[in-house]
Amino acid sequence: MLYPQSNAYRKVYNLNGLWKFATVGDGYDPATPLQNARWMPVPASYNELVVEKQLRDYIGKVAYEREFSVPLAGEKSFVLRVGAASHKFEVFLNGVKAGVGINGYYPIDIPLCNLQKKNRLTIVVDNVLDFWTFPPGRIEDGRQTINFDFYNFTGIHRDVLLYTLPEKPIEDIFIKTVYGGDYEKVCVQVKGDCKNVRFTVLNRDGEVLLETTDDVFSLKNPVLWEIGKPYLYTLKVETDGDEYEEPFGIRKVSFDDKGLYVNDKPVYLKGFCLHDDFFLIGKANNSAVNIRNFELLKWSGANSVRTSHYPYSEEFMRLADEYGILVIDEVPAVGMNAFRGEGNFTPNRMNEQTKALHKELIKLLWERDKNHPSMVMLSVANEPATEEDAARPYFQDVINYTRTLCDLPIMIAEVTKFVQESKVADLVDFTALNRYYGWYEEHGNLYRTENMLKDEFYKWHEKYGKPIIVTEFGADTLEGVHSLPSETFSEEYQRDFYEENCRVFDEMDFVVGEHVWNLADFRTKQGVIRPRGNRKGVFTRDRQPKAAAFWLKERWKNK
Ligand code: GCB
Repeated sequence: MLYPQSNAYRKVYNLNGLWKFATVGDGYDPATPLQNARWMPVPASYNELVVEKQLRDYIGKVAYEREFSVPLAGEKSFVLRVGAASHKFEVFLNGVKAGVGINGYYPIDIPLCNLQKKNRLTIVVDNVLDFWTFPPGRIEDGRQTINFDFYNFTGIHRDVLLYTLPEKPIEDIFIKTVYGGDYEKVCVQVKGDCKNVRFTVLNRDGEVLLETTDDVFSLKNPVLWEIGKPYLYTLKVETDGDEYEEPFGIRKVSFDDKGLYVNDKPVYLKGFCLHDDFFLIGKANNSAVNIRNFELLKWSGANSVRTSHYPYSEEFMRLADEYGILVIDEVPAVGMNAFRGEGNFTPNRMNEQTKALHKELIKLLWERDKNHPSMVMLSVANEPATEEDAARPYFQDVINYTRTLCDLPIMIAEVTKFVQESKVADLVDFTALNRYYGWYEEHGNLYRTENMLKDEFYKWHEKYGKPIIVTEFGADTLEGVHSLPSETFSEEYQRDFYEENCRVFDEMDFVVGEHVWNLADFRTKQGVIRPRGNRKGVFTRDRQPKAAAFWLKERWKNK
């Protein structure tokens, strides 16, 4: 999937800004302009903007509407790109349905026919979650129940762009690089009814390195894309009647039972899980927040992130390429465990229909992110009930399918304990464990952490023989709260928690990564263990450091 781009053949119009907004019932007909509307920004969640509780917590459909005019003369076709709107949405042009979005974290392209001199665009967003959405949820007694630990933000969360395409457009470009010593083989697949396809490779300074019509070519002595030292080339594809420029990096990702390698060098993953979350804008993509996040990653010496628990924006992926940060890309399969004991993977709950959408979302993620050198691993779920027998055929199918798309390593972040027996652990390439010893278990007792970690981790490793990544560990911490000796919720306890956990990881050479939960505090639904959200951030929600941030920075400098 290509990101909209302006050039001699294509034009992009930005439709962000203030839109009309109203809650609407099922009987709403977009043929009539929105009544009783108020203004709402796009992109943004509306939940932290409004002052009415009812609207903040509203479950159902809302409509966004705006008018636009663009020059029509000579244009062949128009496409609407909705970057993301949570969770499902329908798009109407001048009251007529033009397309649907099936998930809240994915971009969609909708061809717009019959543009008029003046147009009314309506996007109806539905935030209801059920067993067949990702993430799953359920409606009980008329109320939405969610089984994930982040606020169910609603709105149009990423850019809305209108762009033009020429008559025979380049539909997609897949750049596969195969690094072998002092040369680089680049294979390019171009999708579309294209004639006379030409390729130009430019270096970072825009100098032409190579021009060819071959879709497989070599670059001599390439500069590799390395962690923290990223080098990006640009591939310009030209056809009779279209052109597109796509950045790419040259790097090799491999793995074995010892760990992950980038350009044949072993990598210890050090970094964070994140959330799309910030004051007022909720889950909206925001360039300022993105830059601050990447500056903090760089400052702390992190080399990697997991996009917990859903794909982040295209801009985020682009920045990961630019900063040289590795990404474990995760699909929004979070919360598939609400019925532990009763069964989650059952015909009336997460079933064949769920699985088909799960596979589709993996495919769409790969199609979107395949050219990003930063993408090094796929996480196909977070904490599903893998102890259920029925989880095995479900994930066997999901993982087999994923392997037909790409050769990157695959993981599932497991909350299932060793003794509960994951039924999928042998199917994945890394054992990925979310563990909170010293927090949810043995709260405040860090002297038990070593035993609990070692007892479990050795067993996983002995049985499955896969390298272990600790994909989550953390402790809620209120900034400014201090205690000596350390006590939970204080900045000192968070630092001690990381010190003790990391000390134990260092004693197990099969532990090949640690991802802190979480980069920053984030909003959740209200709850007795959530004082204004999840406070496990090493940074506050406004991205200022707690004491543990300085400790991690020191550790990662030498790791
Ligand atoms: C987890 C979840 C994450 C939560 C975290 C916590 O295991 O994967 O979504 O936010 O624990 O803080 O409880």
